Parts: sequence; structure tokens; C-alpha cells
Amino acid sequence: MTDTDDPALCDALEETAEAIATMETRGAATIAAAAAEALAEQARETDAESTAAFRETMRAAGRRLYDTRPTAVSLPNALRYVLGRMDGSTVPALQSSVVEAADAFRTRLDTAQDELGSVGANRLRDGDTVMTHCHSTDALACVEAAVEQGKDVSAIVKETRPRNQGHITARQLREMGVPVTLVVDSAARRYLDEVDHVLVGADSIAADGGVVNKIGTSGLAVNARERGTPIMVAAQTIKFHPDTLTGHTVEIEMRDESELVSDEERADIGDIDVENPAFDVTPPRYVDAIVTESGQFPPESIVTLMRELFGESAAKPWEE
Ligand code: RI2
Repeated sequence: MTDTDDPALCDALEETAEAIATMETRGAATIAAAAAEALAEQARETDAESTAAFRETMRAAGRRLYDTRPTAVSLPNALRYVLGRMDGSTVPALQSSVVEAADAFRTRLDTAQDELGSVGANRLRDGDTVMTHCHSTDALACVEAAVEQGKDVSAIVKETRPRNQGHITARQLREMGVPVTLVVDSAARRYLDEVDHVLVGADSIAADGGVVNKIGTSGLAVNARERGTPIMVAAQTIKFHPDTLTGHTVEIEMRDESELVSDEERADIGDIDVENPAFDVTPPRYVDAIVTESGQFPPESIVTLMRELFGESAAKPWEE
């Protein structure tokens, strides 16, 4: 919710923040695009009469969006990109700078995903089977590019409890013409022998090459390593978490307990604790390649690319 001292925000921004918090809008890249567009809407619909008031409203908009989901770093990276380019000595000039930055950001996201897809597709051979976890537009871009290259690819899709985002993956793969086998999460190990690549996305990538992704990714990666199945992570550089360059850890989002068990079922079971972490961290030693729009990298070398992109730390223009 908005801090009571914060300026009022437009309906479109409030609706976007709510949609991200409830996961109606989800997936790290999609969240980033929606956040940038919401900032543009806020800039267009401003009733600020001074440049100071405009800047304060935009910072409040940034804080409202920032607070929605803590783990996907694409969200603060989107805010950083757009608010960091807010510039001008009049309100109309400031408005234009935000709208233009949001447009440029969204274009960059689309381009980056296409470029990443081409890189990832080169790792897939004709006849390969991938195993997916959750739903990642970056991961699916790799399969789509491989299909466009004329390769036959099939998929074993984990349903991904508790929210079953695997169903979205299954539907989108079918739309590409990819044969899909849906399995429960706990069946993954049984099928790893039939799989050529584990292919997942990421919500954040840490400076040490650790991959923060949907809960269950780390167990899948450990099992895949034991079976000798390569693990490929598709993640645009917008997923790189700049705070991890200075020793911070990535906060893992804990979601509502009712996603696991309804109140009725819970009452029936008896007095239990329930925990619902949305993400986990896969250590870099279990990851074979991180595929980005700038090429593929072993996880250990990600820190070099991160320093090039962010320097040693990253500003938080929504806090200034
Ligand atoms: P793209 C999702 O999280 C999944 O963990 C997925 O791997 C990741 O976002 C990246 O998605 P959630 O929003 O950016 O479903 O690749 O909690 O689309």
C-alpha cells in the first residue's frame, strides 16, 4: 500500500502494482515491461504543477511498484532505467523524458529476448528434449528460435506447484508445435534420463553466478547434475542483481499459505505450520551455462559482465 505521506498515484499505476502483487502479471520480463509502462502512464496523467512535485510523484510511483514483489530484480532494474533518465527543467519535459525512457526500455527488452533466444537455440540440437520448470518467456524464446531454425524439439514440462505455471508453458509450447509431456514436479528425476537439457529462466542472477528461480529449480539442478544432464539458464541481463556485487543477498519472496492449502483443508488437517517460499537459489556449480542477449556465459564469469553493466553499485532513484 502507498505510504500516507506519498502523493496520490494514477489508477493505471495502482492497477499495475496490484496485478504484479497478485501475480496476474507475472514472469520477471513481463513484470519489468509492465512497471515501465505504468511509470509512463503516471507521467502522462500527472497533475503535478511543479517539477519538484512531478519528481516526488514519480519516486512515489517507483516505491509503490518496488514494494510489490521482492525477488525479481527486473522490477527495480526497470525503475532504475526509467527514473534514472527522468530529466528536464519543465513538467512537460520531465513527462516526455519518462515516456521516452519507458518506450526505449520496452523495446530493449523485446530485442534482448529475441537475441537471447538465438543464442539459446544454438545450444539445442535437432531432436533434443528439454525439461522445463515454471514458465519463463526467456526460456521459451530459446525453444521458439530453435523451432524457427527448423529443429524438432520436444518438452517434458513440470507442472510447478503451487501455482502450476507449467500449464502456461505447456500451452505456449503447443502453440509452437512442440510435443509436450506434462509431469508432476516429483516425477522430474524419473524422466531426466530422457532429457538433453534442463532449460529454466531466472528471476535474479547473483554476482557469484547463483540463479534465483522458482522454488524447485535447485533440486532439479542437483538431480540433473547427478544424471549428467546439462542445465541451461535463459536470463536477460536485466535479471542481474546489482546489489549482490556489494555483498547483499537476494530476498526470497514468501507467498500466502493459502496457495498450498485451503483454509478448509488446513482446519481438517489440524494445527500445522505452512511455509510457501516462491523461489530458491541454485549454486553456480550446478549450472552449465547462463544464456543472455550478450552471449552465453559460465556462471562464474557473470560477475565481470555485471561490473561492466552496473559498475560497483546501483542507484535507487525511487529513494532519493
Ligand atoms: P521470464 C517466474 O516467476 C519464474 O520463476 C520464471 O522462471 C521467471 O519468472 C522468469 O520469467 P513468477 O513470476 O522473465 O512466476 O523469463 O513467480 O518470463
